[in-house]
Amino acid sequence: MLKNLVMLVMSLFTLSCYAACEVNLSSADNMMFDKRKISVESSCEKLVINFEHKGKMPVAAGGHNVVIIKTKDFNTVVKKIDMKLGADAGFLPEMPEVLAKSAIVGGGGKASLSLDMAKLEKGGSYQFICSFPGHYAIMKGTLEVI
Ligand SMILES: [Cu+2]
Repeated sequence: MLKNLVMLVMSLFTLSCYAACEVNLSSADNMMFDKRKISVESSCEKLVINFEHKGKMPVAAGGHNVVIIKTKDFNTVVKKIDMKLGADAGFLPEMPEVLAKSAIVGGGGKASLSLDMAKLEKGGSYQFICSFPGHYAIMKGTLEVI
């Protein structure tokens, strides 16, 4: 009886940890993420975001990615977005303000990113954005570490 209870509590704990450390995120051609806010527990070893582009636009015309930055670095990062840097680079140069970056995918594509939680502080203010030129204006959300 007690053993069953312990097993139940342990499986619930595993389930809740899994939910908090790994998040599914998507967008279509409307340039909006389906979530405005992602919460991750500070006890996670890493944050995994599984992104899916549910639209039809090809990468070159309307690709999407997921980039994690500190909220205070938003302007610094988006100023560096440049079509000339190419989709493979996420239209961004290598810069320390970019904490994590997924590949850019076109309609029907999927991409994941993994971020070492040591890079995030509990209670810190973070954002996830798409760095396809122009998308960041509306394609962004808040990431909180709880
Ligand atoms: Cu986008």
